[in-house]
Amino acid sequence: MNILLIAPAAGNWSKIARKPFFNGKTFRFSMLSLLSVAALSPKSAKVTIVDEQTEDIPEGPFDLVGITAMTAVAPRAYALCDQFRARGIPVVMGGYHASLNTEEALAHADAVVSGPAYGAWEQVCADVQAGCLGRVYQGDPAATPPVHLPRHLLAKNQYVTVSATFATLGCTNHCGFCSINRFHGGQRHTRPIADMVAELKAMPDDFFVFVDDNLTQDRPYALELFKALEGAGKRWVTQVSIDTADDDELLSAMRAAGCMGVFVGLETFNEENLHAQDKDFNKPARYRDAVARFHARGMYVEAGVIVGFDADDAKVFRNTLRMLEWIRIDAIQLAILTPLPGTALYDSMAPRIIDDNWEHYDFRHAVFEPKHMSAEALQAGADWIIRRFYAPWRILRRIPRWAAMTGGLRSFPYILALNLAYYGRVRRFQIGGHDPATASEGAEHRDEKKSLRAAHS
Ligand code: B12
Ligand code: SF4
Repeated sequence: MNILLIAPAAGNWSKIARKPFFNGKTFRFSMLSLLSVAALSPKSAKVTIVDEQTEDIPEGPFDLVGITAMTAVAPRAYALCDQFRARGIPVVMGGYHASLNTEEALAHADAVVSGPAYGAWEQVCADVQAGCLGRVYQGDPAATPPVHLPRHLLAKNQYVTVSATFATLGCTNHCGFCSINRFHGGQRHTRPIADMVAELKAMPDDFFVFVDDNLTQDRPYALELFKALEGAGKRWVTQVSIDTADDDELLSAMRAAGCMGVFVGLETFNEENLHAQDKDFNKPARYRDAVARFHARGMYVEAGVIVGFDADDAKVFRNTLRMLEWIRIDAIQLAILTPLPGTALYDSMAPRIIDDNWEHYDFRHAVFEPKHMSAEALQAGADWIIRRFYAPWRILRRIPRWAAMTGGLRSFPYILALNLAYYGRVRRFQIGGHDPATASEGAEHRDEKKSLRAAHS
């Protein structure tokens, strides 16, 4: 059986790896979706994995095609489905978008695997071989994921690390804008510690990424995991929620286990926005102290920041940039609020959506009418923050300050690489923008001058 697994890429990301500079390698760190599917395929099958960021899709022949898709690449995934179906090759979609929009995906794919691949993909392969492929296959969320993934199937030298993994799946919080809770049905599952140790031992790189959504949410499990990692000589980064910073024991255990940095969803500095998204556990007044506590353990902090919430007006961009500097954040992933289909946010925003092209649901486009500004202002302001935050002079200013704060150079290469990669993205995607508040103040100022001149003449 010849199986082709595709991670589609669209727009700026398509074939980006072929560029000599700013080729997105720092952001290519997890092909776990397709590696997991590959691991579940029949032992006798020949499996090919294609990441469209790095290579073209081969001609085949193939007996079965599997396609993964986040919402932003769903249109590209659908185009590929249509092409393979036209050639009479069965095509199956899985991943976030197809699981949360199954009917839509079924208009293009022969079948959809909803939820995890475990327990479903094995059946898909058997049914294809028997010539009786069904329409919807439900994965088993409680299944134990395979320990060894066929990482050798990934293209060489195209990933910052091929050693991404996860110890937990899901998150029990229910932030309104996030797909995780709905996808995992509000459940969180943990993998056996022995499996983690076995997997990490066999990994080809010493540096890896835990792609968990909230690695420390199950505190006893996290402590046990970190204990098991102590002395293994591994270095890793992950995602946690901000309250992790309040827990000295967890922080020390993370450091001892090799944690170099964390991605934390700060989202916004406005409590009203946090409340509206059911994320009250974030306390903006504590952000600065929390960042300092990570720094004190030699870990950098990259913040997830979102603009465009209902309490945001045109001043949010300047304020956000100022606050990010004040709390001494090391890097940001700045997003435009995006109502992803299947989330609570989507349900509440449906009447205000002005763009239903899924390709624009990449957190870089304003796809809805904001409450206190125009969609154009939201777009311009978001771009402006990214460009300003990653201006070379700001990066140069951050770095020595950062090294001093973390008491050494422990995580220095990581934070430098991250800042340069984001700077590269500004250049590659030509991110410009302007501050809408300054622009409107300027316009008001000009109007004032004009009317004064008119009054004097
Ligand atoms: C790593 C990652 C990335 C990497 C991708 C790296 C790469 N390809 O090398 C980067 C940083 C580039 C990225 C970018 C983005 N990401 Co992202 N990303 C993740 C993250 C953290 C991990 C993905 C992963 O490896 N999971 C582990 C695997 C094992 O789980 P899985 O993907 O769910 O796969 C399982 C099942 O879904 C299923 N499955 C999946 N695909 C398929 C295919 C078939 C055929 C089958 C049968 C089954 C199947 O089987 C797998 C095993 O059970 C997830 C969150 C998460 N924890 O999953 C977010 C996530 C997928 N990303 C998300 C988003 C929104 C984005 C961005 C739009 C915005 C952003 N944050 O920058 C961009 C999109 C860029 C673009 N235009 O393409 C959302 C997607 C929501 C949605 N509805 O689409 C998630 C869920 C985060 C979140 N909190 O909401 N991302
Ligand atoms: S945003 Fe983070 S904390 Fe909130 S539900 Fe999603 S993964 Fe959990």
